[in-house]
Amino acid sequence: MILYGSSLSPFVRKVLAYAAEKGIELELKPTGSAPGQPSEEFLDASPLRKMPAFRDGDFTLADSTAIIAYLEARFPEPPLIPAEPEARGRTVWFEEYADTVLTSCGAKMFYNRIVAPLFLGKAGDEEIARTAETEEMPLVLDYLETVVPEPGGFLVGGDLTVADIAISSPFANFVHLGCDRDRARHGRLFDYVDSILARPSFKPWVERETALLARLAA
Ligand SMILES: N[C@@H](CCC(=O)N[C@@H](CS)C(=O)NCC(=O)O)C(=O)O
Repeated sequence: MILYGSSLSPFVRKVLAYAAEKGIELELKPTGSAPGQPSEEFLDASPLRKMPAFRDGDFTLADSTAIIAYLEARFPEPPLIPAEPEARGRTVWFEEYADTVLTSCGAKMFYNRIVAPLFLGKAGDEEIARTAETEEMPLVLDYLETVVPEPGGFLVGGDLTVADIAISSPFANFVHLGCDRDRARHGRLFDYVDSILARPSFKPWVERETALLARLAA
């Protein structure tokens, strides 16, 4: 099975970490030969030209949430989307919070401070990034600070779920950005996220990304 994209995308990293937790083997393939030059096979799988896209033989799919839903149905064990109604609802809620609220705010920083200068060779808009970091992001994190578990715990029930993977993935981008951490305001959240990003399903991806960004910035 092929996953098209780069692990620098929080959506791609979410699927890669999910697959690693499940023991599912995915081949990660770039979306094309260079930014703005998508391959035919990627376009065939991604109608909106966004990453990640996915291929399993003749079957193609786009969108990280759709890809995970497919994989969860195809490989049910161990379950990472709970069956119990409240737990399932909460899991989808956290994935949605990550994919919309958290990621759209983070993208304003990541695009303008990393993607534009390092991948597209143009200056980002620092004002947009600064407003996202100092005015929008603290409020987005305030809610998460109220719901994260005790150290060693998980967001939904007693086991790891897609909720933990989805919420933690964008924080790897904040690590790359070197965002300040207000530990007085969000200390519990950062402890929780660090414990999830330290898992073997995330850690090697984040290390590879750090090395790539260091090479590009040199
Ligand atoms: N809802 C989609 C979002 C995918 C998405 O926005 N991917 C970004 C990268 S983080 C992308 O491909 N952007 C390129 C573009 O918008 O052209 C998912 O969950 O997969």
